[in-house]
Amino acid sequence: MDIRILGVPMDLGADRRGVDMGPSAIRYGDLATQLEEFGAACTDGGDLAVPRPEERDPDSSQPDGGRAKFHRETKEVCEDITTAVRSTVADGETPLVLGGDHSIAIGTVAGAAGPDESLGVVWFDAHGDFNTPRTTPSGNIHGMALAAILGKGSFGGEAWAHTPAVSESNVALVGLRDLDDGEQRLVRESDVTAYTMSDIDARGLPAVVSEALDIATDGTDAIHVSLDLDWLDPSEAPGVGTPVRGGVSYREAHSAMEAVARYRDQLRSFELVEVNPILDDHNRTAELACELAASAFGKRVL
Ligand code: 5AB
Ligand code: MN
Ligand code: MN
Ligand code: MN
Repeated sequence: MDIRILGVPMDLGADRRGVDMGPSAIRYGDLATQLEEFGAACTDGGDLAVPRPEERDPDSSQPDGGRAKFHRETKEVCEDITTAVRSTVADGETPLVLGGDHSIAIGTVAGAAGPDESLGVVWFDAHGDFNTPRTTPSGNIHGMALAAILGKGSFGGEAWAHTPAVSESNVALVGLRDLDDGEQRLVRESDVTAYTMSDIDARGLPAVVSEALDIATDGTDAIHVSLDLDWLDPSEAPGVGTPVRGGVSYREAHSAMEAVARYRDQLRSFELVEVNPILDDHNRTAELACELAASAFGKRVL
């Protein structure tokens, strides 16, 4: 498998400065070496340019009364991500996109979903990222990323470009434990399949993840996997901007990524987001992100 690393030092979609350093911290965690150790060929496509929030006006207000901070800048960066992901896929390589906050997924998924092909998505996250500019409590686009991908919400008077990029029936969220009231309603009304931590408690992680992968691969040509590191329990992944107690364990996270690896022929793209080195404990979360990517791309013990 040929992997191309693409860094997106984006923090316009989140309140806390620091996730923009995610790509450096993950590279410092020896991502490329870990992938090459089990025989994956890996090239580094460098980082995309992202404007600094201090140099811009967040101008969050929307014509319909909603709020989405830095929506213009975020759209520009996502457009560049889409272009980079498309050309990576066209070159026969698998994009491994390093965030940055989760708003980058809007660009990644648009790039991964070819114009005539269908894509499934598995979204590992403590959060639903299903707000719209009208339901958001924060105005932060990282909490609206999945809804935007599905064409929900109006940004500057229109749905996000290239959306809906995927069909709701091929989207599975795994590990939810923190939803705002408005997004809870939107998730319920949608056709996505959402697995909470309670589902994992009741059924066990392997059963839930294998069902999520079935949903994403059902009738699609390929899948995208989006891994928000706050999916894990903060005791394992302290370096994230919006930690929520009660997440999956170290071993459960590996088990989930090993399940992803069973579908690696269908794995179109993979994404690691929300690593915040400023809040981390000696780069532990970034190193864990590297390990989990290696598991997802097929690293085996035996
Ligand atoms: B993340 C919150 N729901 O919308 C919001 O980390 C948090 O990409 C969103 O999952 C967390 O601001 C976004 C309160
Ligand atoms: Mn997220
Ligand atoms: Mn999250
Ligand atoms: Mn976060």
